[in-house]
Amino acid sequence: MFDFFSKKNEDNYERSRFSLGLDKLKQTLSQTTRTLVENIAENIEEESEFSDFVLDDMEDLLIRADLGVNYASELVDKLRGQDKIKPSEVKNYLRTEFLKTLSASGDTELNYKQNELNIYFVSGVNGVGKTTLIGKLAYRFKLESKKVLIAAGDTFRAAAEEQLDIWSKRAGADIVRRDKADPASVVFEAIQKAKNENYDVILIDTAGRLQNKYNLMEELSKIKAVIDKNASEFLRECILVLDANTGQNGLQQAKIFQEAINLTSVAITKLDGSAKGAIVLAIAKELKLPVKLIGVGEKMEDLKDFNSTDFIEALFS
Ligand SMILES: Nc1nc2c(ncn2[C@@H]2O[C@H](COP(=O)(O)OP(=O)(O)O)[C@@H](O)[C@H]2O)c(=O)[nH]1
Ligand SMILES: [Mg+2]
Repeated sequence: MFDFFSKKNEDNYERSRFSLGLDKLKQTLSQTTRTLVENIAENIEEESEFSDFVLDDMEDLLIRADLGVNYASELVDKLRGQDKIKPSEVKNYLRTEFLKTLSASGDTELNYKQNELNIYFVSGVNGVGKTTLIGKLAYRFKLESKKVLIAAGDTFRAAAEEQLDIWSKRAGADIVRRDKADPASVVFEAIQKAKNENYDVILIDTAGRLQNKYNLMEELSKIKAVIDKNASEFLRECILVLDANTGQNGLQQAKIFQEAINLTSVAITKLDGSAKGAIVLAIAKELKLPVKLIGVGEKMEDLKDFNSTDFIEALFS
């Protein structure tokens, strides 16, 4: 009778604590649903067969929905010269294919090991929402009573450190910052402090200026080397932050970062109000990297766990 208080439900609560909920996710993705699903269904469903003409049309619509040229043509090619799947079933076909792609990209749960130090290295170009993501993550971990240290690795802009300071205070996390210092040395100091003082989490913020791509990648590789050398026994998650609105451009960025620092996951920010949520699928397909977090607003609590089944359900229901 008092099932509500059972252990099982407590576990479910823990798991769903940072999920957006299906209705809100639907609302967040509504513009993406419009371009990626409804628009295609409206144009294709009434056709009697997948003729070359219809398939060209479909490919064009998928590309315009920001799915990427390769992925779009692969989806269309599977329909060529077959008569099992009818145009009236196009929505179902896309649903199945999209879910397959997301499932193949790996586990979408953010890695975390209890009673150990967990290191989250956050990268991405300027303005995508790295510092905000760090603030939101700090807040989440603090809600779970974790001891959180932020390393201000964007020492290039003083304003970036100020912003991080504000976020850390808001979240109740500690911070290591050294104006104009070498970012790798800030990270080194943070790792030593975290080990000595038994922190659960380090969140590493980094610079993102792309004016000099080579320098930025050198700087990130150096930070990565410091982490790998000084904290190889701990969990290290390497997160790339992408702004949903950059669409296919985001995919190009991801390839550059992947080469330099071997990413383990992606966070897609500013999904709220974006029509380009197909980037989630393009990233999963092209880079085989799981999207683990989504940013759905500017507030502290607007960082949610990504869940493949919910994402597909929200797009297609
Ligand atoms: N709407 C919305 N805005 C966001 C989100 N994440 C970050 N922002 C905004 O994006 C801007 C740049 O964020 P910032 O964290 O400074 O980016 P950084 O340069 O990568 O560190 C700020 O105005 C944030 O409030 C999000 O998920 N949704
Ligand atoms: Mg920043």
